[in-house]
Amino acid sequence: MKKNILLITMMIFMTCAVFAQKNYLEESKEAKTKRMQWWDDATFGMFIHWGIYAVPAGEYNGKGGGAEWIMETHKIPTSEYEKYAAQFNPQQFDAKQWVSIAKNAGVKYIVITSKHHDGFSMWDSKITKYDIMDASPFKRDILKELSDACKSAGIKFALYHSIMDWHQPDAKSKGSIHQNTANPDFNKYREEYLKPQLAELIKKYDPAILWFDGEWIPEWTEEQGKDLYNYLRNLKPSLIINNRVGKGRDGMQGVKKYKDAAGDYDTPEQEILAGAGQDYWESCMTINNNWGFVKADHNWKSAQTLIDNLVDITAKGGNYLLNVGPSAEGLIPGPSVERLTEMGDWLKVNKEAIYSTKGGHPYNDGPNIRFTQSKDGKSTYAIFNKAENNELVINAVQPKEGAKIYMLGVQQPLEWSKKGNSAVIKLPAVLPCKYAWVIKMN
Ligand code: H79
Repeated sequence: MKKNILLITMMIFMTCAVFAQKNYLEESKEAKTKRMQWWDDATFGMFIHWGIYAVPAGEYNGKGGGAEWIMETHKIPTSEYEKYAAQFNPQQFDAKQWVSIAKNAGVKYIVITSKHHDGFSMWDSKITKYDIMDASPFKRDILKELSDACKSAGIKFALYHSIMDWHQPDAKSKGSIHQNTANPDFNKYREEYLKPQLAELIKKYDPAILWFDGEWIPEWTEEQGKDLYNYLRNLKPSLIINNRVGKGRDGMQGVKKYKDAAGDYDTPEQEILAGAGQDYWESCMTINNNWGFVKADHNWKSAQTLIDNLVDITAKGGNYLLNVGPSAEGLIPGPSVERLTEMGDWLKVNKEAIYSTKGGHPYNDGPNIRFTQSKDGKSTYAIFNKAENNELVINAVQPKEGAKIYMLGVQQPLEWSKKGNSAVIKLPAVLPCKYAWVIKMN
């Protein structure tokens, strides 16, 4: 009898161990620091918005407006919008070429849209026919091609996934323009569509990050966000998940509204935090005006602006996720490639001041100087984009008497002197790069 009880107890215990779901919301600070390490060191990522919205390319019935939001902007009925899937045939898509553009730019991770708000799945999903393999003539596993190319190039591969879905009947908000079913069952969408699709993505493509969006719909709750967070981390413990998995985001600035909000990092969109961030954070931004490809959008940011943004974000302790919107032919727009190349050229000289650094203390000295620090705190980098009379005057940080001061990309140490509370550094006659320069102080 005693033996039986022992046996039963053991069996219950073992069953529990097999089915136990770990609660990753209670992860220790040390464990999170370790998990976030590569992300924190990466600093610079590439966002890719690509889907069947690249076919209309920002124009519907002769009218401009909308990119990846075009279905909503022009109130396009589902049956009309679905026709773009049949026209999506990006013959010039070359994963290796995209990844080589990313590599040359100096990005360390890529986040590509597996599904945007329009609901079209960019991989061969087993639970829908509304995907690239079943509904489009381009019968290739683009996510696999990209994740393989990333692996070869030493770049982390990650996925953007929209919670909001304008195509899946059960996901539609009541009263929304896309509603075409009397009683949408959001829980059904969540349990039988969203979660199984994400499980597929993790299994097939092993993403390093899941980058959620479209969490603001009224059906989605913080509780569901926490549930999803735990579900995904149990599938892949090392996974990193942005804060849009839950409801913790406070407007476009994207920082946490409350402390225990689900998600590993904050996501300001189209803006940079005004000062040093308190938590892990990443600014996502476009190179022109739009995320998805828009043929009439020629409003490209200059290489100067992009490099200034990278420097500003790094000094404030964040990551920069810079977007490209490839065309329906499968090409990253030329003006994007040119600018990314300039960023890569700049980073080749100045990478030491960007990757694997901490934000500066202080992070700035006036509008034209930013500071970063090596992780061990032994080196401070002053990154500046403007100087007069061939000298740089620094007030906010004081190098020690007799310290050696260098410019990255220049061999000889620089002459410098103290004037009152300022350090005056003589700049070399020939500068090693364009746009911004780095002074290294030990
Ligand atoms: O994928 C790109 C865009 O399509 C998507 N996010 C980037 C990365 C995007 N969706 N919406 N927007 C951008 C702007 C939406 C703003 C709002 Fe809101 C949603 C206003 C009200 C609801 C942000 C979230 C501010 C409050 C909640």
